This record gives sequence, structure tokens and C-alpha cells, in this order.
Amino acid sequence: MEIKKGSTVISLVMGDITVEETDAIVNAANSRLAGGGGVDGAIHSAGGPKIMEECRKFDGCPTGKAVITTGGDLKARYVIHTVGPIYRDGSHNEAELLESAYRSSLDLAVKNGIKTIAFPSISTGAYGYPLAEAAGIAVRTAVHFVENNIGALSLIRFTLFSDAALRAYTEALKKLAS
Ligand code: AR6
Repeated sequence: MEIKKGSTVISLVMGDITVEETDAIVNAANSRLAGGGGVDGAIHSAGGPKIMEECRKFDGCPTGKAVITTGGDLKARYVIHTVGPIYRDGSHNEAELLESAYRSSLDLAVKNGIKTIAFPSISTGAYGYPLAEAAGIAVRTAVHFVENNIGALSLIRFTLFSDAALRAYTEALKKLAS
């Protein structure tokens, strides 16, 4: 599914984010930027050691914020590393922090002249965020960003790794578009 807001396309696809050809891909990192499993492990292993070399220059990254590095050997020129919240019970600022992770990534993309960006479903793997809620926050934050930054980006893609994730994001985007 995709929608167009002004000149920006917001699209949902199923796939492996490490092969995306967008200007930047976003990594669901941890606050030490130390690498790990899931999409983080996949990005570092496909992108090679240059990405970690640049990660080490930062003093980590707080939850809800983002940093940018080279894409190393990836097709994407940049990786934006953001840290989503670990889900506890929904009453520990999780929604605000997840929204902030998406918004910080989008802000950093625009500051770096990036036009096309692909996101994974942040926090919904190891960090345990319920998929339907996380999908709602992700697509809402993307749409609000586009409305407030007209023409800044040409493509925001969510590259989802499972049928369940694609379904949840499709539901969320349909609700928002209706
Ligand atoms: N392409 C797209 N999505 C993927 C890929 C891929 N190649 N691989 C996994 N996913 P997770 P989190 C999906 O656990 O919940 C790491 O160890 C996956 O199916 O990667 O934010 C970090 O170092 C899920 O829907 O990230 C942190 O410590 C989504 O990516 C911690 O996990 C996010 O799952 C971050 O946890």
C-alpha cells in the first residue's frame, strides 16, 4: 500500500531493509550503539565494519534520539541509528519515545539532504512493543512529519519483515488515510 501527501510517497512493503536502495535506511539500535541481533545485526553484517567504526565515535544515543553514519557496503548511502523504547506496560512514556525515535530520524534525514528513507518496525522485536500500537505511532508520525515539512522528503518507506507487520501497518495507514 502507498499514499501520497503532496510530493511525498509513504509506502509499505515487505522485505529485507539491508537491500533497500533508499538514500538512508534506519537501524533499530540500542543506546550503546553496540550492535546486536535483529535488524541491527543484519545491517552491521551487510554493511561491514565502517558502520561500527563511526558508531564508536558517538557516546551512544539516548532512547528517542538518532545519529547518522555511513552506509558502508550497503546500497544506502547512510544509516540512521535510532533507539526505540523497551516496552514495559505502556505507562513509561513508551509512545512518546517511539514517536520521538521516528521524528528524530526524519529530522536528521532532512538535515543531511536525504530524500528517500526506509524504516524497519522499530521496537517491535526484541524490545517487545505491541505491533498494532507501534504501527499506529509509526505511520502517524510519518504523516505528521510530511504535513509539517512539505516537500522535504520524496519517499518514506516502511520495510516490514513479516506478514503480521505488513498487515498491522496497512491497517494503521488505512485508518489514517480514511
Ligand atoms: N529488515 C527489516 N526488518 C527486520 C530485519 C530486516 N533485515 N530483521 C529484523 N527485522 P528488532 P527492536 C524486524 O528486534 O525491537 C537489537 O539487538 C523484526 O522482525 O531488530 O527495536 C538491538 O541491538 C522486527 O519487526 O529491534 C537492540 O538491542 C523489527 O525489525 C534491540 O534489538 C524490530 O526488531 C532493539 O530491539
